[in-house]
Amino acid sequence: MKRILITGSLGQIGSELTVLLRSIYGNDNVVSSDLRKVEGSKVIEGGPFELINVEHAHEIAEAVKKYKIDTIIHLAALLSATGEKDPVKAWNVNMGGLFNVLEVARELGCSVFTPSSIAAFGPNSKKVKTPQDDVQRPTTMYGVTKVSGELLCDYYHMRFGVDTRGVRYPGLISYETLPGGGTTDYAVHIFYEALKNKKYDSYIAAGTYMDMMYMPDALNAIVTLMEADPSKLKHRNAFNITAMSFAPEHIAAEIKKHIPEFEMGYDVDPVRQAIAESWPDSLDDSAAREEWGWNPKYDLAAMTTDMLAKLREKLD
Ligand code: NAD
Ligand code: AKB
Repeated sequence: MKRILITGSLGQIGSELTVLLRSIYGNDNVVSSDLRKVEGSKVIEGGPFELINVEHAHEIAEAVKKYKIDTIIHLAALLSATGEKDPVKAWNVNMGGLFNVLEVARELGCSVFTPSSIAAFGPNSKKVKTPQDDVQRPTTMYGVTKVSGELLCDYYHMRFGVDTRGVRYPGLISYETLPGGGTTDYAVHIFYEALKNKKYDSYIAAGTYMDMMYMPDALNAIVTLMEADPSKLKHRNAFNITAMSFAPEHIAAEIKKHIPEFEMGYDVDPVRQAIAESWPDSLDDSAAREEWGWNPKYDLAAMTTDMLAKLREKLD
């Protein structure tokens, strides 16, 4: 049975991943951690929780020893839009945190899962169906930390034999916890505003395609890749994965099928628009499909139906 430590576990992914992993591996075998505490959080109340700042390596090491951890799922990071507001902090948290996690893993014999992002690609990458192995010259600090992180994870595997694994996530859509300051957040906010006010002004312009994924598929990717046979993994740390590619007008049209009064306007934010334009329109995820059986369940229509139903329950 794995004994898992999750960093950044109160965020958009961690708040749902912690609950899922506890249901699979047992509450006491999944230790959640974050910089901060949130009163009434399922993550804190459902099992062990530690305050860990990933910039402090000793805090990670102490938790690994205390709970006899063998797997670290490293989620603590600053996302793209937040990263552009404070690039120095983004570098320190994203690179310093990952370096500390990898060093602790090397010293104490843990495996590591950490997500990269579509942000690891840039304007020189192939725009449509971006291949698994392509030019990576991102133009955001977030993207710079993601491509550097992919390389660092490869290095720790090749040089020290640390079992490192990861995926390049697209924008994630979920109803449990709001996203933490990314460029793709519009695709979550639109659901809240559609249900509350029947209108939404998108900060991303019409015609701007980005890859997206519903959270159940994103969580399933972590569990499946963590359990995958390592001898089959050629691309350990940065598997392209995707579930759908759309522009703002497409998600608006899908929501309108359920809420006919819904109206979408545009109030484009130049910073996030420039970031979106620097990223791929869509990824080629065939390596993940071949090497560990990646196969998402939710397309735009299925995600929209489920998201509206779950969010309605939550907001009622
Ligand atoms: P999030 O912003 O929702 O959560 C990040 C968490 O990290 C927060 O709870 C925050 O308190 C914590 N944190 C920040 N600095 C910390 C520090 N110094 N020490 C400890 N904790 C700290 O992020 P998320 O969406 O859950 O993303 C998790 C990972 O997945 C990140 O690496 C992110 O780049 C990656 N990813 C996310 C998406 C997405 O759409 N959500 C897409 C691609 C990749
Ligand atoms: C962001 O928009 O920053 C994230 C991501 C795609 O990495 N959602």
